[in-house]
Amino acid sequence: MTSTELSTAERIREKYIEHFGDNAGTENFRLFRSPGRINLIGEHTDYNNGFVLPASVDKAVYFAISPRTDNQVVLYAVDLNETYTFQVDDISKPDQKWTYFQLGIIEQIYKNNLNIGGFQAAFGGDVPQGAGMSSSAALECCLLFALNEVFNLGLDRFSIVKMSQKAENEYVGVQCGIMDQFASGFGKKEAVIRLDCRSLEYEYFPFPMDEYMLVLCNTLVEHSLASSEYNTRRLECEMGVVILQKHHPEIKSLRDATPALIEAHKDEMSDVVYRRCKYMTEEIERVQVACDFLTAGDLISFGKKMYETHQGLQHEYEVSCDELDFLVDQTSDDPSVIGARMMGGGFGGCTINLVKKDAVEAFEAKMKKAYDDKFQIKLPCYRVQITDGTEEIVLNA
Ligand code: GAF
Repeated sequence: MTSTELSTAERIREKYIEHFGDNAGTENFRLFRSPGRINLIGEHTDYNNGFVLPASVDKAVYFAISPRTDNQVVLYAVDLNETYTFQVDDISKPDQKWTYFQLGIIEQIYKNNLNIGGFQAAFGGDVPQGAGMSSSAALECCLLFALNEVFNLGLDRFSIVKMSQKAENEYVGVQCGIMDQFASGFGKKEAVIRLDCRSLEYEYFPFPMDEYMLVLCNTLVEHSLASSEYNTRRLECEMGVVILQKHHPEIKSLRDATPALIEAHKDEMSDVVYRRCKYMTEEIERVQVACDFLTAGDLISFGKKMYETHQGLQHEYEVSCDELDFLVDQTSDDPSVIGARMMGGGFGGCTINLVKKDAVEAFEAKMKKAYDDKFQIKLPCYRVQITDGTEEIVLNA
């Protein structure tokens, strides 16, 4: 663990003990960590059964947890300083929306005919909210991983990842793909994961960080449209599939199509559906090409693909926003940046930048000034390290 991870883990442990006091049950107490993620390339491809290239990073959610002898669940949200208490079998939706992730996980446990008893937990961490780094997937994976250990549910990592995604789809109501939960569950130090979102076959690619750093720039913009537009993009892709299926019934998702096929049926599609399908089929191919560059050690060509992704997301898939476009534009004539693009679902959140190590300070200073001048917003920048996925942590007393 990095020193920042260690101190965040210690903070959550301290908060747990402080909050639960005499009832802290420290003899049965355990601590778990689930990281947020970055995604190098392959955006919005997961729900089209395509490929993605995410990695888990050194910003994470931590759960300090112990079982109780009664049927109560006490959740203490450290960063909000709020508590929610309920009977373990009462998963009705309360007013506090922050509980939906945890309740969604408990619902999945029941749906899989598993059982848990009461427990108490303090949770929090340092994944920035609304930054497109998957704080919600980290929360879901962390709690389910923890409950699996504490109550011996016998789930493997694949089941944990899939049930976490379902909690988000079915309880929270966001029709997300599998990428975020998979990255949080299967992350590996210093490696990116090429995941086939159809078969869930995956391969780790070492990501060379000797010359370059991964820097995220957080627009601090969180558009309320994000989840409704996300669901709309899914529908638009499905509309494209329906058109293609008239000629090629074997096509089950855009993963099965190519850019050439989209061109061939362009006239049958509305302009919007055409552009969504064009971006999607190109992006799915781009991930494969980018992985070849990574294998060949050609980070410069890899970075060019990141710029191409941004162009597609901006003009064809239309999930970017002025602030993201501005930040990417700022890098275009900067020789210290070899790749940049918006990251995650879009409409706000972060850009991801591949920046020469010895120029990172100057890069951040330049970006902060430009962003402040343009939008009067102080730009947070994060230098991220690629770390292992969800795990139990044992701290020294
Ligand atoms: C969000 C979703 F949760 C992911 O499943 C993925 O679709 C991503 O947006 C876009 O690539 O993070």
